[in-house]
Amino acid sequence: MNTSAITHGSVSEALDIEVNTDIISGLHEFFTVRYSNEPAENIIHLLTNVSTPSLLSEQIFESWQGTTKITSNPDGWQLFQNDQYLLASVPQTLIANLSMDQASEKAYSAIFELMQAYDYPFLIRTWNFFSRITSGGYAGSNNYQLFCSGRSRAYQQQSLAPQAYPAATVIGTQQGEMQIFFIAAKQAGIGIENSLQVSAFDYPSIYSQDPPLFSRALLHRNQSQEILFVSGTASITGHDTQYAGDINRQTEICLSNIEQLISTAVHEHDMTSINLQEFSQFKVYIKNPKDIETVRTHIQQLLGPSAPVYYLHGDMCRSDLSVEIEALAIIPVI
Ligand code: 3EB
Repeated sequence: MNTSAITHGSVSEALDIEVNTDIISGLHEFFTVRYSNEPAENIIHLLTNVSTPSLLSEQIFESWQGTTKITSNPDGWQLFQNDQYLLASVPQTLIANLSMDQASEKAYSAIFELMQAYDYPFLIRTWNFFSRITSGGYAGSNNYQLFCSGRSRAYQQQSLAPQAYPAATVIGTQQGEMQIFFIAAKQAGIGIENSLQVSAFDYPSIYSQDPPLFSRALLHRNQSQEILFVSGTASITGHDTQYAGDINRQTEICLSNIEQLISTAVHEHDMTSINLQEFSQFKVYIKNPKDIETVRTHIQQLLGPSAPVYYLHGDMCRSDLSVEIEALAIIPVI
């Protein structure tokens, strides 16, 4: 059995049964990310619970599967490893009671230390959630801008080999503590930028004092898969927000930005040709719950009615953005 692949799926409450079955047969281990504001009780292998609840009646669980066990280490990390990937969530205790920039600096420094200790030197995907994203803060910076400063300081201090920045999602929640989880890898990925957008790490300082350190997408290959992690993608061209207040036009720009990333990955980095319809998952974060039906109708027209799209309530890092879309493609390679 190939032990470097990961599979990813969205599962229902039936997860418990599936997990048990697979553990008994010894084939797979899971970790689960749950998207909900409800208390998380009796959920097996819950890596983390994120306070960006579903905007539809369905519950959203995301499961990552591999062939090795989930372990916990003395510092309180829940770890999921296989021959290629390390998935983990930053322990809450590590960052409790810190200011936003200190919390993100501490979280990212701890991530880099963990990656070194376990020998997965390449950070390829991060998810970051915290409340009051465009407010809070101090010294003229909001929480998102402070988050960027802390992340940037952690990068300046780390000693891992130079690498592409990870694909990333940063989304605001209505409640709850900061949540950061990530995937690191044994082998480097390829950072993909969007020629229609200024790279975030080159943004002018009007958006944040220290730049947002992420790649627009990251292409990662293992023995049996090509994986394209598409970062949270917004209605931005150049570095300017487009169509403030127009949710349909914003949704279109998000998807055309994602198409541009696919095109770059295929034409410049030799990725297997793929279209949006073949993606494994989209997560659509919507700032205002009243926009759900408008966005859903529009996305269904653009991607088809059966596309694996999940609609979540989440806030964006600029107050003129109303929607943001992240995406994941996992392509088996023969
Ligand atoms: C943007 O394009 C929208 O700071 O890591 C999207 C994804 C955004 C990740 C980050 C920010 C980040 O600038 C915001």
